[in-house]
Amino acid sequence: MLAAAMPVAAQAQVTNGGFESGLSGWSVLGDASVLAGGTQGLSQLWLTTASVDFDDDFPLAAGALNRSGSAAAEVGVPGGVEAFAGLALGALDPNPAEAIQAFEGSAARQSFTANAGDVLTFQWDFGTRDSGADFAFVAIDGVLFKLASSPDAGLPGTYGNDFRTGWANFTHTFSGSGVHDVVFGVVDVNDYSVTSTLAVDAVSVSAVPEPGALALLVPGLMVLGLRARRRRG
Ligand SMILES: [Ca+2]
Ligand SMILES: [Ca+2]
Repeated sequence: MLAAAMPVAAQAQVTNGGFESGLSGWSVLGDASVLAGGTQGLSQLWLTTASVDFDDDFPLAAGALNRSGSAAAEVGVPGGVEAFAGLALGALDPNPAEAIQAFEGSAARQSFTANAGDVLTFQWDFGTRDSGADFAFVAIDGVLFKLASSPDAGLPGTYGNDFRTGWANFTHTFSGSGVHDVVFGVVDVNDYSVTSTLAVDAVSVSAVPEPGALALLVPGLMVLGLRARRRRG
C-alpha cells in the first residue's frame, strides 16, 4: 500500500501551455497561430481580429495582419466567438444599450482537470492599431474577465501593431474541482476594422495537495521525525 501512503499531488494538466509545440492541445477559432517570442521558451500564442479578404488595416493590403490564413470569426451570432468561449450570446458586447458591440475576433480554448484551490496562471500581452474599444479577454468556466482594451496599450507594438500593453501576469484560483475550460480571445469593437491582437504564454496550473493527501502526509512526517530522533540518540 505504498501508493496510498504517499502524498498524491492533484492532477492538473495543461497541455502545451508554453506554445512550444504549435497549437497542439488547443482548439482555436478564427486567426490563431504561434509566433516567435513570448515569456517562456521560444514561441507564443498569437490571436488577431484580422480578416483575410477585407481591408481591415487600410492602406495595408487585405489580410496583411492575418497570420494563419483563417479569418477572424463573427461575434454576436449563434456559433460565433461567444459560443466557442462558453459565453452567452451578446456577452462580449461592451455596452449593448448604446449599441457598442463586438464584431469579430479569434479565440483559443483548452479544457483540463484541476482541483479546488489550484491556481491558473498565464502571461498575456495585448496589441493594437486601434484607438477605439477593441479588447482581449479570458473566459474561465463561462465567466468573462477582460484583460485590456485599446486605451491600455501604450508601449511600441510588435508584429505590425502600433501599440501594446507589455506582458502582464494573470492568476485565478479555481473554486471547484473537475474539468475547467479556459478560453483566450480578442475582439474588434464598433466595427470590423483596425486589427488588435492577444499574445499568451506560460499557461500553467499549480496544484495544491488535496486535504486527503495532507491528512496522509502529516502522520508520515511525524513517523519520519521519530525515526530521526532515535537515530540521533
Ligand atoms: Ca512559449
Ligand atoms: Ca477585423
